[in-house]
Amino acid sequence: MKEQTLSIIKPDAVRKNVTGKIIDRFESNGLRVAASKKIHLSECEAKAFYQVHASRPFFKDLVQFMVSGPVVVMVLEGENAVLKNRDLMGATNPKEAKAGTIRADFAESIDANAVHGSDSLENAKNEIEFFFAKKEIF
Ligand code: IDP
Ligand code: MG
Repeated sequence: MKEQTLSIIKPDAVRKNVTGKIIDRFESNGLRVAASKKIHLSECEAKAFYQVHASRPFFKDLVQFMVSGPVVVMVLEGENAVLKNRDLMGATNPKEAKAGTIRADFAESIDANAVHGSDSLENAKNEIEFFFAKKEIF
């Protein structure tokens, strides 16, 4: 089924100047960039976006990391986009990520792990709405 999912290229990957290399992984594997923008999240926005993790011990570090520099937020579209994006990303901890995945190739640590991707179709809808108006998605 054709789906849309939210992808974020996190501040570490933007700092390393590998946004193009990461987007190529998506485009070379059947996903299309339907919307894209570079933004610098406020602390308030980062907290709201990661609200599900608010009670986790790593929440404060996660928010500080996400506001440490600009990010590229994208809507990716394609067949099974949610799962496909998660497969291309690799495991949360880059040390456990399979060879050839984005996190294995571009991430340094579980904190600075290069990309975010929605983990379900329902979350994808909410996360896309968080960043994009309907008229910004093509
Ligand atoms: P995901 O990004 O693979 O979906 P989540 O469990 O949703 O992983 O966690 C969100 C983000 O929080 C991760 O990408 C990572 O940056 C950070 N994170 C998750 N677990 C830990 C941890 O145990 N220590 C530090 N940071 C973590
Ligand atoms: Mg997640």
